[in-house]
Amino acid sequence: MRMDSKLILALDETDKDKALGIAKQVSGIVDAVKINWPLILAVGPEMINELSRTVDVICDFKVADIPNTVRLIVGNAVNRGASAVIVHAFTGGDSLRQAVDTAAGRASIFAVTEMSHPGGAEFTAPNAEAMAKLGVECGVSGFIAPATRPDRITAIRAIIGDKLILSPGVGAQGGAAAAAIEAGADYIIVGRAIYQAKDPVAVAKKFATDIRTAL
Ligand code: O7M
Repeated sequence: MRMDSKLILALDETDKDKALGIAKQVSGIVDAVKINWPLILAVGPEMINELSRTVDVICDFKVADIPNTVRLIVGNAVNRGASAVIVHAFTGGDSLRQAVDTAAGRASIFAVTEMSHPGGAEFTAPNAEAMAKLGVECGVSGFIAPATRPDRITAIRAIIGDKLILSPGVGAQGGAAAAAIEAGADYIIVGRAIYQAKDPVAVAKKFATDIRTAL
């Protein structure tokens, strides 16, 4: 995955033409496009194949299952062209290791630690450090940590060394890109603030500038 602007577009737009249009417009600015169930369910899994022809695609399926099911999901996503797949860490070491083994160097596996929404403080926050430690032991490439609570990015960074941190919660959820970068994030994930903007290119460029000046 490119590490240039350090900006990742969360493409949760469910209209196929709009989604493809925005991805095309910002593909030179963002380092990757993250897609999630809204787009897959509305348009279909061939969006992975289509988008991955021109940009790195992160499949944010937040996979949370037994190892055999993890293997089937991660394998299908990677075969369609995904550069990375996001999994939940609370499923435990066997499921996490299965995700890493299935991706087998063809794609990165990122594990969720603490989630960015207020509810993320209920169950994910108290277990985030343990999940980060487990993820390191299982060989994941990096972690998801909340831009809405930059101090928690710093706490995760202290556990994971130089593994990657991708941080959502900037823009619509109230977090700031600069604060997340200063706290230790490697990439910033932005969705609605870009894909719902009148001028997605201008907004993406502004986030890229915010990130660059915070480095
Ligand atoms: O910028 P938004 O709020 O419109 O979108 C944020 C995206 O990041 C959206 O696709 C969420 O599903 C995702 N996300 C969070 O917002 N919070 C989290 O804790 C985790 C994720 C995520 O990407 O997990 C992998």
